[in-house]
Amino acid sequence: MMNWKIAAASAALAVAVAAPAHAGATLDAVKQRGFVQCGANTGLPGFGAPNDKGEWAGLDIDYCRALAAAVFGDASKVKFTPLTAKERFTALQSGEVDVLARNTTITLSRDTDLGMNFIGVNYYDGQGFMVRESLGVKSAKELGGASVCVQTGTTTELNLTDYFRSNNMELKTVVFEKSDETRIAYDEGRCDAFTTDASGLAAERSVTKNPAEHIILPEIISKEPLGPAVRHGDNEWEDIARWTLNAMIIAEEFGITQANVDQIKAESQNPEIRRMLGVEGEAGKQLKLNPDWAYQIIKQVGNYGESFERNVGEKTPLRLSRGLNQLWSKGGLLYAPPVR
Ligand SMILES: N[C@@H](CCC(=O)N[C@@H](CS)C(=O)NCC(=O)O)C(=O)O
Repeated sequence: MMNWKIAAASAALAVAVAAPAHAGATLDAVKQRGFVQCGANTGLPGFGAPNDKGEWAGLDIDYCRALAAAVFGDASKVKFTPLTAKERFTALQSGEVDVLARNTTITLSRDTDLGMNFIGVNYYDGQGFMVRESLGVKSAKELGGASVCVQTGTTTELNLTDYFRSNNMELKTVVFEKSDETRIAYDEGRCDAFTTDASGLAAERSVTKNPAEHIILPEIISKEPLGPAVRHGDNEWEDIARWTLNAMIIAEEFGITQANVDQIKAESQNPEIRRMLGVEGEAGKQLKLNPDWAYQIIKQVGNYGESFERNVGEKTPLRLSRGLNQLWSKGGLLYAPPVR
């Protein structure tokens, strides 16, 4: 706790010196530089990791590409800074990155002390546990006395302690700074269990030596609403970041995809679709962007559902179902306000 506070205080000082604070300064700086600098994961398959061609890929990565498409009309105008759990907040506060899109849970202290503005949720998650099937454990309640591998600087570490304490179970944490170290230690048998967000468990399991040896226990012990964040102090940039995610969700609601966006733009008589795609109204201007900002997001990156299926869905090694991340109209939690 103490370390976080010190880090937050020194980083807050850095903000005052280094980061553009007034509204619009980030957009100006991004435009002048010619690309968005996005804080990413060091390598979490499905969310943010270089693929086998060495290109960054993932749900969070797509969000950053969408932001670049909105600002520049070109989804390739983005660079990625790999950040560990511990490094990520300072990187955003100091102005090293314009946006943090790195499986980061929205919490009160991050929103306040750490000076972040979360722009929405791009993955509703919760923390779980993975064990070797051969351990014979069927429930997290049976983990009393177990050693658990966990990454520092995360909500995971804090929830783990809370969960064991509230269930009167003895806990031996084995703490690492990097996700690779954490997974490798678990994979080599240095801990009985591995804990992180359930999506992270699916991702990490997919890169263990033998994924079939591991099971994910049924308990979800926390709420982990993961979302991109910008820093305090620049409302215009925050608006752009927020409506980038909203546009991806709204596009899915309307069934607008990469493949049909041109046709829908040319033919749709739906007023909200026309406003969003820049055929009528001033949404782009209101965001200080080009009229086709949302068209470019959809054309170049796709809607939320397309990004989900491509990166983490049932046909990927993560095999995640939509669950809570389904649209509100289909029983999930994803809901974006209207373009009006
Ligand atoms: N959502 C949690 C956990 C996020 C997190 O950092 N998880 C780890 C384990 S899956 C991770 O992504 N590590 C990758 C890295 O450090 O680059 C948080 O915001 O604190």
